[in-house]
This record gives sequence, structure tokens and C-alpha cells, in this order.
Amino acid sequence: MQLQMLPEVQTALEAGRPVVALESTLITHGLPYPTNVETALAMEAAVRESGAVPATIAILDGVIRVGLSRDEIDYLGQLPAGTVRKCSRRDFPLAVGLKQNAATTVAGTMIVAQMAGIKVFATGGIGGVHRGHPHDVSADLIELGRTPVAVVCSGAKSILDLPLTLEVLETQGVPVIGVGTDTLPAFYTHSSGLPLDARVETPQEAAQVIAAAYMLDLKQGLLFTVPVPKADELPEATAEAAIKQATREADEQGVAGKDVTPFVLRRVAEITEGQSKRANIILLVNNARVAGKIASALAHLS
Ligand code: PSU
Ligand code: MN
Repeated sequence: MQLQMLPEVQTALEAGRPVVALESTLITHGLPYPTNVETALAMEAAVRESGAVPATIAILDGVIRVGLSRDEIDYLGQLPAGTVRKCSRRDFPLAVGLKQNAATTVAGTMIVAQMAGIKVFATGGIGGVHRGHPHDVSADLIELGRTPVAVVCSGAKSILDLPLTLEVLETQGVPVIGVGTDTLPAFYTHSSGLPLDARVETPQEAAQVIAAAYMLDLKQGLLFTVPVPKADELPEATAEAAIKQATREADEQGVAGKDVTPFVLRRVAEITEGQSKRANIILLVNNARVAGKIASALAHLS
């Protein structure tokens, strides 16, 4: 069997009830233990409060899992760094074929969500084009161009080159839609100031866009962006200074490829002494709640 689903997720999908996919790289490579596990569980709870069923996605011993139990999330969250493969599109044959543990990125989670028939996925931030390295383009952007899943996020961290990231999304044919905002959120901060393609106000409107994309069978992803609540955002200067320092250190230490994002995330958290962590958790849980509402609205439409 290709996918192993939690019974609750399978039942919900078969009955046409709303399901929201959640990624696992933020558990293994994005946040430290025990914050990672607490946040993953809080995201699941927020999805449930919005009337949908959460499905955290990962690969355990080479088996693609759709929905993890509490104990499995805790297990994954405690695995030593370096023993879990960060899984984007290129990593699936390796993780499955070699029976490894792997955590799915945005790209990896989209692939599994589509296999499982899950249309809505919530995360914190997507990967993008790295500052100063315009050829380090996250596989997330390419996946958004080819896999029909709606991703709900807070934009991308300004560790990335946000204008170039929007350009690549445009080339890939991905609409970027603000939920209650006209500008691209910059993860820790409410707005990057960059204008978006469209704005929706309600989960119903978001659901209409998703339904239209499926009806037209365009086969690309949709990106819905939800700003971190204003009261909880990081001062822009604090975020920017930490990001600049972390990116410079990554360059100086020769960090490359898939290690760049986890390195910079960890250093930003250290430099801001937990300030960034708080904003990160709040936006993750908020995005899970919004995604749950969008999935619920979509289930009512279809
Ligand atoms: N951005 C965050 N937190 C994260 C990630 C991105 O703020 O945990 C993770 C996501 O799983 C995303 C991946 O898909 O990093 C992007 O990595 P890369 O730049 O190597 O494509
Ligand atoms: Mn990258």
C-alpha cells in the first residue's frame, strides 16, 4: 500500500468531510523540542476547532503516513537532529526505498496531500528564493506550480528574497491571495509591503477560488497568505537584524542546499531569544485555524 492513513482521516475523506494537511519539517527542522511537539498538537487542535480533521504528514520507516497519533508526533519531535530526512519531491524514492524516517516540507506535504485527496494544507512559511543566491529556489515554488493543493501560510520569511519569490510564483502560474490583506505577509511581520494578486475576506470566498481551480482542472497550487496577528508581530527592525546576521553566518560557514533554511531558522530564534519563537507559534496556530475554516467552507460548497 502506498499511503497509510489514520482511520479518522480516511473516514472523513470518504464522507467528504473537511480535512487539513499539516507538514512535519517544522517539527523536525523548524522548532526545538518540546516547542515543536506542543505547536504541532496546538495546530491540530485549531484545525479541529474550525470543524475539520487534521492530518499531519510524515514518512516513518519508509511508510508515507497521512495523519499521526499524538505519540507519533511526540516520537518524531524527539528524534535526534540529522536522523530524519528533510523530504521534498526528490527525496521520496530515497526515504521510501531505503525505509527511512522523513519529515515532509511544504513541497513534500503537497505531494502527499494530493495523493490522499486533501485539498487544503496549513503551514507557517513557504520556502522561496534565497537572498544573494538567486539559483537557490525552494522546491516549494515549483511544487506550487504543478500540484493542485491550497496552501495557507504567512508568506515567507524575509530570510528570502521576497520580490524574486513572487516573480517565480508568477512564472509558475500560482495566484497569491491575501486573506484580509492586500500585501504579502513577511512571516514574523504583518506585511512586506509587496502587493498581491488578489484579496479575499472570508473562508467562503477562499473556498470559491479553490472550487474554481478544481473545476477548471488547472493542476497548479494556490497560495493563501494570512498575516501574523498585528499584536503579536515582531518589530521589523528586530526581525531584519536577526535575519541579516543569520544569513551572513550561513554564508561564512559555507552552509548550502537543504541545510540553509533550518540553519537560518535556528539562528534567528537564538538571536531574538525566543521573541521570534512566540510569533512563529502564534501564526502557525492561527493559520491552522483559518485553513480549517476554509476546508469547512469548501466541504459545504461541494
Ligand atoms: N519556513 C519556515 N519554517 C519552516 C520552513 C520554512 O518559516 O519550517 C520549512 C518548510 O518545511 C519549507 C522548507 O517547505 O523549510 C523549505 O526549505 P528549502 O528552503 O530548503 O526548500
Ligand atoms: Mn532553500
